[in-house]
Amino acid sequence: MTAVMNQLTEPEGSPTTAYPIEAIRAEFPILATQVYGKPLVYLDNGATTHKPQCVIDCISQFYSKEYGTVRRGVYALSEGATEAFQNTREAVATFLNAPSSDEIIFTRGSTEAINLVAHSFGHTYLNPGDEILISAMEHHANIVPWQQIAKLKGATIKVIPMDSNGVLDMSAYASLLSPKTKLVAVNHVSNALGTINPVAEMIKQAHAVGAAVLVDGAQSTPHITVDVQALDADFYCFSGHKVYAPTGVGVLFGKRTLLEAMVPYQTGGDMIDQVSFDGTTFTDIPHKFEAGTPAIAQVVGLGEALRYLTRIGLPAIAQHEADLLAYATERMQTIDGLRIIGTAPHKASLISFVVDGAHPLDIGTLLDHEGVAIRTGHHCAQPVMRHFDVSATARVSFGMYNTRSEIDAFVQALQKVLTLLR
Ligand code: C6P
Repeated sequence: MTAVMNQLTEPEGSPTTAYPIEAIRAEFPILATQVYGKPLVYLDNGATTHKPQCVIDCISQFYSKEYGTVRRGVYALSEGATEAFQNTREAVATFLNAPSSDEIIFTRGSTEAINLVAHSFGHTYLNPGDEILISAMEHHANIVPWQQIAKLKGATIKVIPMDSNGVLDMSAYASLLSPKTKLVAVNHVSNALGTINPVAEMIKQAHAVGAAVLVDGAQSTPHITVDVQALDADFYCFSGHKVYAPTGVGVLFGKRTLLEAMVPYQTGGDMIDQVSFDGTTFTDIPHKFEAGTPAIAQVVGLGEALRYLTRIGLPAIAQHEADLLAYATERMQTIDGLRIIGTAPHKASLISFVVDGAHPLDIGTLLDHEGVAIRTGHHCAQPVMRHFDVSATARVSFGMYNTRSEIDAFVQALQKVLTLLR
């Protein structure tokens, strides 16, 4: 792959011309890459997003001039790194509108955040006969940890069904909730369907029976302004690498009272108060849940990414992406034999699809040769595939830097690929 200027620009008359798309694209150096001699059209933002120059520079500067361990050193580099690390905790608290940065725990990603809650909430609060509700459209990361803890604690998993559009059945949800329900785990946005779930309403109903709610925000945080206080979420998690930040860092927000009562997840250095061979006491939140040396530079990079997102503004990004979703949906619907999987009225900028007579994997592989990067497979959501009676889908997912021209390039490439395959 060679880095040359990507010529894809916005067509005139686009409804989002006020959005600074050219400046945004210029901030992401990888978008100037060519793949097989074609301009890169990157439409796999649901899997991971690219990094703006300010994040790349921030990490480079941090490693070049500021790097040190956190919360352990008495020397200037360590104190500076500790301050930068803590600044990100504050930035995340602001990003989620959390009451306090003490309620922000750094994890490796959404997967680790959910495993943390499954382990620590599960060992603290679950008893035999208790129930955990998850939805039919969860990512495996929000299914398997619950199965594991349910097995250990003798709890039962109940599944909130969805309809043929990929919309959760809220009356079924209401009837599944009972005093036995201890926890509801649901994604804010489905990675396989794009559905935006009514999490505020779900939380309200769960609280009415005394259940706590974990919201998996892996696919929402790049697109939707999240306010954990307005939602009244007990736990909310997301992954740095999906919000234009580095890999290896994620976030768990948890309400103070729950986090303080919960047993630790991992144990070791930096999460203790006193250790002797007779036993150990643990330190306060958030450090109680952050054993070992954390991903320091990645956390610092996350802070920069959140500042960048905030500068552009999530409402403006959401509006731009809503236009891309509507435009792509309309264009894709003109393709003979193409079926969109996930047709909820409220969707984030993600489209799963299948095409008669063409396997998603072949579509993805051939699109790559046209410079178009999309995701194919079960998207770590095998129950969703089963629900729609497909083994896999192809998926395009848009980010803040995508354009209508890229959608045109994708649709044109898809038509070419389908001519070859059918
Ligand atoms: N989805 C995709 O859809 P990690 O890998 O920990 O950063 O995120 C896991 C995860 C959890 N919940 C949802 C809703 C997700 O979409 C994901 C990751 C990626 O392409 C990889 S399968």
